[in-house]
Amino acid sequence: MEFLIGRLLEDAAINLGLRDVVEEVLDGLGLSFTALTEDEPDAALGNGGLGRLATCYMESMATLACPAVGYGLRYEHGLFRQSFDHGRQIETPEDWLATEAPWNFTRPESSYGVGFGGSVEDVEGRPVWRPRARVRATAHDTPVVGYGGKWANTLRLWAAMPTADLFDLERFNAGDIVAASNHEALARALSRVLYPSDSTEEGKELRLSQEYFLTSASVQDILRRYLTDHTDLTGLPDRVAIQMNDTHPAIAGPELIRLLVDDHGFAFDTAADLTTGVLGYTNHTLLPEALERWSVGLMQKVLPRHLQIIERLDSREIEIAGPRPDGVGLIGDGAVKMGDVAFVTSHRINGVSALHTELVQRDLFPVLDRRHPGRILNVTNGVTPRRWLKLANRPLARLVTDTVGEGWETDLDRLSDLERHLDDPGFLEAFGETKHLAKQRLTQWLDDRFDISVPTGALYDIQVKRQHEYKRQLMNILWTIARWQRIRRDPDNGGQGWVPRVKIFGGKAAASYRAAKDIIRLINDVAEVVNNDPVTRDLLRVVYPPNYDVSMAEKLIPAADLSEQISTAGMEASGTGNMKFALNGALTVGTLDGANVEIRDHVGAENFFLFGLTADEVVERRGVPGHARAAIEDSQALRDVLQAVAEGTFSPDDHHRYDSLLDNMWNNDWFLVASDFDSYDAAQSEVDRVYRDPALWQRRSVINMSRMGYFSSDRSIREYMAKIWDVLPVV
Ligand code: 26W
Repeated sequence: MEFLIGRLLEDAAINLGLRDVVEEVLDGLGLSFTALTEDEPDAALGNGGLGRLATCYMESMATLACPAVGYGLRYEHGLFRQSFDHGRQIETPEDWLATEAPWNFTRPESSYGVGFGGSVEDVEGRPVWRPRARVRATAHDTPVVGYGGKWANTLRLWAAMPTADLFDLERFNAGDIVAASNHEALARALSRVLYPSDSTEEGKELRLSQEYFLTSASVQDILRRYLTDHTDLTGLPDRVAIQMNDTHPAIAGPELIRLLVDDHGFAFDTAADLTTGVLGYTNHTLLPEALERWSVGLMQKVLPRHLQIIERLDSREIEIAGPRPDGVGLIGDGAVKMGDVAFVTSHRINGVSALHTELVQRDLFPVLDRRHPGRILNVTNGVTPRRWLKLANRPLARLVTDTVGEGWETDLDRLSDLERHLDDPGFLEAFGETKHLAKQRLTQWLDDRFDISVPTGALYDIQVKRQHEYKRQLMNILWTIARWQRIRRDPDNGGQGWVPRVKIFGGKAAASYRAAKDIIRLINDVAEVVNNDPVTRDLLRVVYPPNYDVSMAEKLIPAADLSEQISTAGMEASGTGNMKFALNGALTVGTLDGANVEIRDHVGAENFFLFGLTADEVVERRGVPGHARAAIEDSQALRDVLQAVAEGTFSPDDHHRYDSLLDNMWNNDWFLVASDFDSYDAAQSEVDRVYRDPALWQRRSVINMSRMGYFSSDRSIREYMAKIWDVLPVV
């Protein structure tokens, strides 16, 4: 359902090996390549990590010549545009289609009818679905160029169209105008807006309809393509793999079974076996509110035939794996559990980091894991070094090529050769210069775009990600207040001076997510006070550029000294920003969560600022009554911070602005901000200590970067190809 594709001009030019040529030619024409690249819309067709990962994977599959089609929706409006009004997040419609999308190729020959609602009739003992409304899916293709340009794949985004051939003239004439024209309204809604909430669902019927629209059009397209080269569908699993990006397309199992049974006359069990051979399911979250469930009533209304198939799948699972404990099944508490549906219709289920996969096995699917041993495996996420190093950080990319030679772009393990230059002053000098250049580029851009001015001679401490309480942006801003208070109390820090820091935040909060929006406002309120404080302004700056997107990430990440990966352990499935920052030489302050665990293993514990409770300790701590109050009372620093917030220091015009946030801190604190605060504070002191020794900091920075080879999305895709899809490259 989501592809955060970012801008494509420079990415395609780099992958074709033409970027510098293009820039040269444009120079000759008096045009600026950079200005041109900034002209392309950065389509926000995703909420965050899941959609960006899908795009990195598309580029890696093209680079590895793994033939693939990425299927998504061509939303008229992607994730809203974020702006700030007195520090508060304002959402306005995203309008990437305001200008003609240059990379969009319509494919009118690839279009399919998709039905909704209605009922299932029994015709001579066979179930026949009579949809109430039908819309047409039309294909819009975008090329995804592999590095080296030997292969390109297709991103196929579906748009919904009401078309005359689906117009129910008979009904219209019968006066049932609404029924006859409701497919117009339905079509308009289906590909109109991306769901903004990356944890809970609003408008369930539309969301389910969008998911079915995407899935049905895609599965029909896959079958059509298969049947142009084959006649026998029993070979489908040998030729086709469908990877479901979380449960959003999880209706694919029932849909493929429906097509095989209802349209191609297969027996149910054969259809189910073929489907399982084709499908794989990637889980990206354990957040209960993000685990999709659709009420039986809603399923009955929108997809009556699929509900029948799901019920049949449920009883088949018992036939296959034997009796099972009560309360475990595809339908529970009057709702269809899409994770379970995805599980039983897939031959492989994977988590996205080693820790996450353990938790998927232990907490999400304990029963199904026992009943189908060996079906769950891990494929740790990765990021493409083309966009996230070669494109985003050209000076550093050039230094890498000068130092380890060509080829690292498609063999990222070659970064490890950098370690041989750890004692080479020339290399270290050049390495430090690339960081300085990245900071200069960022500060120039912040000044040009947002009229924000920040000093370059400071530690750039960056946390950019979707706003969510489990990511603990709150802990970060509370610590920032503590730092501000300490500087005011002791401006030269007992004679040793303070390490100057620029704290940069970025990320959107779902419009309905009040607690996250309060935190955004607190960050901006603190920035207002801190940045204007003559005592501290040269030692501490807080910056929150609005509307974080792929293009902004490409400018922030190379400039970072410190990467904030501070989620409550057990809650971040993987993270991918953590990999992009380390790949660009930032050091990480983080918890043992998601891929942080594996990054720390690769870069070495001594090169990682670890703090906080582990996933198991988090579960235990939550069981301690009054844990939040106890932790606050134990921490003088945190008490002083919360006191300042409560007194309206950052909201002089409204002392009660943060009452709800404070109440939650003292009496709930589900995400254990208070319990981890002192440990985070100690880690931040260690950060200062190391930063005071530039040679030591730089050594760790080079080591972090040189050991990130494993986290290339090429490695992830090679694992999907070998362990799930059984696919070989075509060249
Ligand atoms: C709108 C409904 C919805 C619900 C959940 C949209 C998107 C989701 C995703 C599951 C949330 C998400 O983006 N998960 C992130 O996936 C990344 C890629 O695997 C991981 O690196 C992040 O840890 C995970 O939070």
